[in-house]
Amino acid sequence: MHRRRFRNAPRQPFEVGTAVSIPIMKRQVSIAALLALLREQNSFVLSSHLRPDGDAIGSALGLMHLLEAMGKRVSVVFVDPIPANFDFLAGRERISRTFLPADAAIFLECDSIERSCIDREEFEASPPRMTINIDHHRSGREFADFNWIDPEAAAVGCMIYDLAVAAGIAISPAMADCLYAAVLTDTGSFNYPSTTAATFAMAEHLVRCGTDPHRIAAEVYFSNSASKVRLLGVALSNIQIAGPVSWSHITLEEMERVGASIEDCEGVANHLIGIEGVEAAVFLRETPEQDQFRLSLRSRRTLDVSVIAERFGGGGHRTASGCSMAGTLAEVTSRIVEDLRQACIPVADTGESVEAPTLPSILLA
Ligand SMILES: [Mn+2]
Repeated sequence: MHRRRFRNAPRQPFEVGTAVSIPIMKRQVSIAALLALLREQNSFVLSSHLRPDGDAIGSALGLMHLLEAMGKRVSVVFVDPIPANFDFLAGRERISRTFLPADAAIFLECDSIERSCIDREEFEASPPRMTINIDHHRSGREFADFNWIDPEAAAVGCMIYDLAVAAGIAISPAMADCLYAAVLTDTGSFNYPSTTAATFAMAEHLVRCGTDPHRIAAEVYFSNSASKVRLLGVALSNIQIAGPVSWSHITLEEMERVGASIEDCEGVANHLIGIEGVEAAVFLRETPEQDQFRLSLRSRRTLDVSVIAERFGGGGHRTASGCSMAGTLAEVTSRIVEDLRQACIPVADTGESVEAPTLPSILLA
């Protein structure tokens, strides 16, 4: 069955040339081993997850610039639209929606080939000789022939930076912009717990390589469409709070009313966790499929929402995860708020302030 190859079924290990000493069965590779692998291939196709964010786009374009500096042929495939606030990144115009044949396919911050939404037939018509997975999600899986998963990395963009340094490639201003945009967005502007001295050291180096933090911030954060800001207004007016849990939603009708797109919903969840005393938050977006919602979960450091997202077939990071859920708005809200409330109880026991909320009766009906 073709399908099995896309699932996690192990493929025949790729035969690596004897000149390079890479253990054939090793599925997690080191930077040095990965570099050796990259040097052996001539062409690459890069992709990331659907509904791409700053790290997906920045790390893919950053890696494109790096591989090109190494003399390789590179194409980048994103099936979903690229949010307009990343249009300024050099190489953005090179992004294709169709899969192009190459020696190696590299998936960045993406937990499966399926999640890249690359067309199965296009992929199988000219399969790459190897697949490589570069990820930093706690829920990252070793689905590829070669996997480099580092949950400690603040962004996949940071891993590409490490790769560039290890390769001894000079970081061009274009590459610096892409990697800076990746780390800026994935650390919540250097605010998330993943931010360390190394993150700032890398940012400092990228600025010395030619990126302009003010320009990047102006493009990424201060170039919102009016519809995105209006949508945020609606979402903020829908906020409910019970003890340490806050939640909000957007219906299709509300999205239509303000002329918002799915991409306009990006980042709304971050506002819900920015409320004093709130330990966990969820933003629910109605999808075009009937009774289906997309959930964005957020937490403070004390609570791991990736565990809850995984329960519903999703995943992500400790403080930012996502999943989909079926049911009416009331049903889905009730289920996820209850789960978050339960997850907050240990926090309440060890922390000083929070207590389990009483759910609004409408949700319990
Ligand atoms: Mn990321």
